[in-house]
Amino acid sequence: MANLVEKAINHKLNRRSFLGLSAGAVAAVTLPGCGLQKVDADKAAELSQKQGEWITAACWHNCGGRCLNKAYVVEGVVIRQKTDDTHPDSPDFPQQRGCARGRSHRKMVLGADRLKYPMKRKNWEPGGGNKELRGKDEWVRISWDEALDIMASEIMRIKDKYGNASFFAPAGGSGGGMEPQRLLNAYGGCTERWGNVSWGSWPDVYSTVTGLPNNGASSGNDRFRLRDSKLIILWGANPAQSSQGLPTYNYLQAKKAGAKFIVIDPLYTESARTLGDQWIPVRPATDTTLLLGMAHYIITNNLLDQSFLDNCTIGFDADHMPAGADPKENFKDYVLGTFDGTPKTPEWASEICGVGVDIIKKFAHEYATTKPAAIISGGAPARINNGEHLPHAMMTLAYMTGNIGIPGAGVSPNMHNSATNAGPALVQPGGNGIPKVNNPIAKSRINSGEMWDAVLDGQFTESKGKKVDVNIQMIWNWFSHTLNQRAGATRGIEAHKKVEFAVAQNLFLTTDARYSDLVLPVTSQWERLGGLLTGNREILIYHTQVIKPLFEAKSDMWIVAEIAKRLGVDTKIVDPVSEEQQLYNQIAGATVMKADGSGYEKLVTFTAEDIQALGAKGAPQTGRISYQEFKEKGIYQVPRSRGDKLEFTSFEDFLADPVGKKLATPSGKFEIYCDTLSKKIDKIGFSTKSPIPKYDPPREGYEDGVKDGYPFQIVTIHYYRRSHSTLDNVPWLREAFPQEFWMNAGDAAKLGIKTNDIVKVTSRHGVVIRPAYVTERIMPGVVALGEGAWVEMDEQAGVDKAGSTGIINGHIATGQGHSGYNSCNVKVEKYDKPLEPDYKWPQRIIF
Ligand SMILES: Nc1nc2c(c(=O)[nH]1)N[C@H]1C(S)=C(S)[C@@H](COP(=O)(O)OP(=O)(O)OC[C@H]3O[C@@H](n4cnc5c(=O)[nH]c(N)nc54)[C@H](O)[C@@H]3O)O[C@H]1N2
Ligand SMILES: Nc1nc2c(c(=O)[nH]1)N[C@H]1C(S)=C(S)[C@@H](COP(=O)(O)OP(=O)(O)OC[C@H]3O[C@@H](n4cnc5c(=O)[nH]c(N)nc54)[C@H](O)[C@@H]3O)O[C@H]1N2
Ligand code: SF4
Ligand SMILES: [Mo]
Repeated sequence: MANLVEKAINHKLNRRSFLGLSAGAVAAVTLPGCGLQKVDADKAAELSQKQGEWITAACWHNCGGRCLNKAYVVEGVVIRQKTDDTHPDSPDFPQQRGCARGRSHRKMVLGADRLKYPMKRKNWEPGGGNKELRGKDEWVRISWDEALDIMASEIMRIKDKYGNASFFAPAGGSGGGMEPQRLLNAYGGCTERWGNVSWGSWPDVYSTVTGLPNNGASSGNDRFRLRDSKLIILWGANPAQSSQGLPTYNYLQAKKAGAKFIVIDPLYTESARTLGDQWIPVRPATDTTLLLGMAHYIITNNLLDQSFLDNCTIGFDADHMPAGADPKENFKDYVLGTFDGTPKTPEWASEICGVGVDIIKKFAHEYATTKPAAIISGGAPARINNGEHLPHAMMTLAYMTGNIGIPGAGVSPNMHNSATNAGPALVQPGGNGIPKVNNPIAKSRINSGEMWDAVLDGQFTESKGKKVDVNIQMIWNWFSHTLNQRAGATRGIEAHKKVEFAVAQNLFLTTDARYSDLVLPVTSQWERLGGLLTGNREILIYHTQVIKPLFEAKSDMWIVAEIAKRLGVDTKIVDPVSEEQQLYNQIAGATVMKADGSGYEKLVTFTAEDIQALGAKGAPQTGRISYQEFKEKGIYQVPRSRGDKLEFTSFEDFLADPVGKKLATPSGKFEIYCDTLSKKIDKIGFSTKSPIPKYDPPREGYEDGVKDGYPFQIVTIHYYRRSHSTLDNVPWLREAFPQEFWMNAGDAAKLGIKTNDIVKVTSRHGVVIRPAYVTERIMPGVVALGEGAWVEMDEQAGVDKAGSTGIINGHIATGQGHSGYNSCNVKVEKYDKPLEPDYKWPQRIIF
């Protein structure tokens, strides 16, 4: 290992001098064809005086925003970046400006640690060889031919010996293309991963309770209607960090228009600091008790909107239950404790959630007496084990007060790039024309919470009470960072060491790649032909190629097509549509909402010459803007103004006519008693849920921590420095946003911990070390760590030095199969060895 590190440092120096890159200097470069050109400081200075071209550069990650970013390219060299200046900025027609991550993109795309060549593990042999060496073996550079031959021969060998179900394709999460899975599907199928790793328990609850076929992401109000709100509750939502781009600016317009903001979060976040009129810290994974305590106050103080409940919901009280349901199982009697003897009073709630009784009462009163009020949640509070009660209780509170379906009101998880701008897309791309290849063994699918156990123990849950044997022998990692970004990474590393063949297809030596046998370098979007990116509902971005492919990197499609040839699979199935045609299909098929809101029309005008220049086939068409204008600007932004026909509030139609415009639920109403949901959860077989929202302490929640001697609850937040794990390797960003461990000042004092002391954090599942950030900005008993750091195991000490939350979080299958990262308990102690800041660590440069 020491040898490897030394080698990496030398290579880093070599490459730096080769490129003439000094800190802060301009960067690289391609020559026609391939490879790099030498750019020293003098050459860089010379180039920066020359005329170049601004090219729209993709910022393509699952970052929670979407902005316009451009790269200035002179003679093939990227000189600098900028963001949106296509029109003057104003609150009503804002620019789409990038964040620190987007503005550092060239440091990632042109990073010295890009994978340059295919590599195999030195001691690899067919069947794995010494598998224990995974993660610490040396890397050997190989040709593409050898890499592709190894891929094909191992795939054939494993299929022959174990069958198709032994291929595991765990992508998803941020996942873009599904190329490797197309190939495996065409070759007889593979075992897939399933389960929402992102939105917690929102998706199934939102869709089942409301009958809308979505996870609630685009529900609530658009940015203009938010200005109608009198009260906005950011419930476990931190847009300033996790919805970068416009959302915080849009919230500021609502604040200017008079909205009060209350923030419910164990952390005093940047959003609380920027927007909040009040901060209510709450223990993680206990929000349901706070909601129930509020419900108790609202019921007992006669603040209910009874006519809304009667007309628009089912299951609130014994008189409004669905046919066949036990009348005692109604929500009101549960809250009042009529049958179980436990009234869910603010006092009861306070004991569990840690919010003062008077604060709960005042908050409940304010919410119930303010209209319109909007509850806007992040995914975070629902990212807990057996977490289905939380969204259900949150929605029920809005129904009890009638705070939904009127401009400025609502309840939904409105985070990510639809935050502050709910509603159907106003501009959208066409399809790329690639047909799906079905998986012939689609039933072989393992939940994220069980996948590493399944690899290690050979079994997974197909449905309640039904375990199925599986013998995974190949893991193919691509376009997600599964080993790093799912819970249970310690088990994941063991699983990677167990199988006969592990491969990673990425831009960097990520955690997945490090524990693989074979690593295949892929091109970034800056090196590909171009494509469209969606973001908030008003924009469509058209990014184009910035540089030629670096070193020997190839596109995912090229890689699988080459493997297909060797496997005897028809490449037309795997790679059926040329890149040029895909791009054309998306642009020609792009549509934009008409100004009167009556439907969509074509966005782009194409002439026969445009189509020919693109290298595609198609007929000329007329749209709102010319192809040339779209390409030059790189963006189309729908013109908007207050009062236009494109404003949006969820459930307005239903509210106007609850009888005529029924919801698509069995009752046609919002279901406070939702049997469909309980049955669905029950059938999956991981946990159970009563038809009404109740408090069911989550596994590894507050109570389990107290019981089992883990005094702290950890929240794993989405962090400024990166988009999940993406961009975590950029030293600029590492330096600007240290991967620090948040701890309350009182708690830290008791343990003798000060800011920058190195602490050891131990959960039931793994151990990490990190520098402490001691602050009053987090409530006592709670600690926090940003998710996404790249696992960096100190094998001897048995600790992860990077502070990867995948190591801390448990591998637990739960609820609808979602991931419950915010229910987790830890112990904290001072660590006795120093730790260098991670921006000074050697980059993972092998060649
Ligand atoms: N910078 C950055 N932004 C991102 C991403 C990224 O990786 N980096 N990823 C994007 C993606 S894919 C997603 S899904 C979204 C996620 O977006 P969110 O889920 O909104 O983001 P989080 O940072 O996980 O959590 C938001 C807030 O919830 C709080 N919180 C955590 N647990 C609880 C709880 O139990 N109760 C309450 N009341 N609050 C709690 C946290 O302290 C945090 O301040 O972010 C997107 N945006
Ligand atoms: N503890 C904890 N864990 C979490 C969360 C949390 O809150 N707490 N949040 C979860 C959430 S919300 C999400 S959405 C997931 C995200 O989980 P993932 O999707 O697994 O994470 P990313 O870091 O986005 O991984 C994307 C990977 O694809 C690679 N990549 C980019 N472009 C290409 C390409 O063109 N081809 C190929 N082959 N590779 C490419 C990138 O380099 C990167 O390694 O993480 C989840 N993990
Ligand atoms: S918010 Fe996302 S799209 Fe916008 S600049 Fe940042 S990383 Fe790029
Ligand atoms: Mo996500």
